[in-house]
Amino acid sequence: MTGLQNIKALSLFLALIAGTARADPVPEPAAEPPVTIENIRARTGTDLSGQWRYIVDRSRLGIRKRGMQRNFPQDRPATNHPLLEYDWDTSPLMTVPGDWNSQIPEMAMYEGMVWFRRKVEAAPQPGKRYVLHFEAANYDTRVFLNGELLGRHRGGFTPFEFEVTGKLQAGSNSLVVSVDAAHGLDTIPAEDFDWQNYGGITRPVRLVELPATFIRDYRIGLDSAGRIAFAAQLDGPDSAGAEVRFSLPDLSRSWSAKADAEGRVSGTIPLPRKAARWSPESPQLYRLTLAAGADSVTDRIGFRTIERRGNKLFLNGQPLTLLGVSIHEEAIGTTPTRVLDEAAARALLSEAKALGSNFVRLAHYPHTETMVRLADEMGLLVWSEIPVYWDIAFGSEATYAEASAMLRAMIARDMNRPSVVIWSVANETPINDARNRFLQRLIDEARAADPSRLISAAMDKMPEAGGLDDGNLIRVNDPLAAHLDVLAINRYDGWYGPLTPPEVAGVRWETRFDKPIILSEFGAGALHGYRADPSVRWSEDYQAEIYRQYVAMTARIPNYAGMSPWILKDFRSPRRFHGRFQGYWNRKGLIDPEGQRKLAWEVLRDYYHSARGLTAEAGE
Ligand code: GCB
Repeated sequence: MTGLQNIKALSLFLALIAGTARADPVPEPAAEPPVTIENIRARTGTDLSGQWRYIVDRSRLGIRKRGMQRNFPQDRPATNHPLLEYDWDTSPLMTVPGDWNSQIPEMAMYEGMVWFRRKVEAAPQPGKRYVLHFEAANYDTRVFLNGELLGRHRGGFTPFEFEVTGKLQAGSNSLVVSVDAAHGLDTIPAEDFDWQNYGGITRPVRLVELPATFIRDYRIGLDSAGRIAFAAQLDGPDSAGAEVRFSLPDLSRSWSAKADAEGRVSGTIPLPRKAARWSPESPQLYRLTLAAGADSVTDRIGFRTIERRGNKLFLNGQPLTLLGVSIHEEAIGTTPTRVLDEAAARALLSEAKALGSNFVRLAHYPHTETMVRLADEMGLLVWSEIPVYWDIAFGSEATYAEASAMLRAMIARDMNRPSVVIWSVANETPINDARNRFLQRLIDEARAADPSRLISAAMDKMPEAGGLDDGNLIRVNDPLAAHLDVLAINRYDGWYGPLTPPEVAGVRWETRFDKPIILSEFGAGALHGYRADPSVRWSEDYQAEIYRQYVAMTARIPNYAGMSPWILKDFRSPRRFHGRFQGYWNRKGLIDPEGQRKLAWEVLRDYYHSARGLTAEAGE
């Protein structure tokens, strides 16, 4: 041993006996490709929803190699160590998909690591492939099958999957998942954000069975010339040269294409004459079937175009004003959950429809696919966003890679949803060089991944404007605006700023950009049932007055193209401390946690109904 080696060995020994050495972490494989198999819900498989065992691991012992008695990934510890301090079979149960905050009272504000285990019975067939698919887990997830680490995924709202062909055993398998909900400087969002950090396996998990060669990805929609553009990607040994058959049975139309050497097909065909365009007024969907070799998959798609021409928006060539509302992924109810089943998602979107909305801003992260598919069905245009929120580590390449993976996963998942018209790359980020570069790269990536939709980001800080002291002038001059299609502005005049509600409508706007502007947020907190003079904060009357003022202000906004006020429902937020009015709820909802409507709801309903020419009942 050299002197240096001696010193190293000695210090390691000292550190070990002092208990301070970080044991080797479990080796981490490269991140999984962010883009998952298209329309996985339509595939044959086993739903792994139900009761899973769990262990709360506050000190993250389970990801340290040392201390085999705490080697959670193993179904049964591989040692007879006398100090075995875990036993999966007697650990408590939690429902998956689910968040721990709403299920386990003492974990209401827990933000750390939890381990989950579920036994999975399987009978793998030769010649078939198997994929474990997670629709989402928040935030840092490691997945182990029969003690082996399959991989890791970071990000709370995007899907990920691992192929387990050859790893899945006949009979019982042990699936162990660790989920760490902690946020820090390197996560997206970082530490400070205004919503409940629901931890856990928050969306469904499935074990999917596929033929050896299968349709991994497909995209279909209208191109700018009004033709059907299609593309598909096969995966497996028989991909090259395979025939891919497309069919739209409701339109009596089918066609096929031969895959190239990489298993890809693409092309265009005319849109059948009898096909109707998808729109909020008439959300027409058509069945689609794709088949190749032994594989086939079905979907429901719609045909529409979305464009910006100068400072105006057009849907199917018709002028469009986006009249909607912002929504968090949180169910209506006194103890809300992150998990939205179809009924819970429908309840939220039905409230948006009742307002007369044609649009929803799904804030501040990609919502469950259930929401987006329902928006397709119910006729609501969708803004979908990644959680690049407030200040994050804009200078870090690793953080950029994580944001980029979220963006690509979001776009890939919902590529075939006609409701989605806007991809948003951020919300209320501080203007500086690192942020400008970071967001410009994301915008370029989003455009390259999907040239058929509009790109936006919600902005709030307005440099050079002199703020509202400058004669109540809002100048839309964030340099990011040069790169976006839709300029989305969040304003809280009359709530956070110096103005009183009656002054709000008089605010003036100015911009040098010839682009559509939407008010992506405005609002005020109100406790349902608290009635007072409109000058009294936290009253329904104050909130209603703010809504009246903003509706009047729209006449002064250049290139006004719509709004999505903040927010449909009061939502959980640990940074809302006011004892009387908040109690850890953000009270800017138009409805309260149980769904009771506040006065401002009616103000917005009247505006949307008259702007869209709806009768009172039409939106209900
Ligand atoms: C904002 C944020 C939103 C907050 C809201 C508020 O500007 O975009 O996430 O919840 O303000 O209530 O302050």
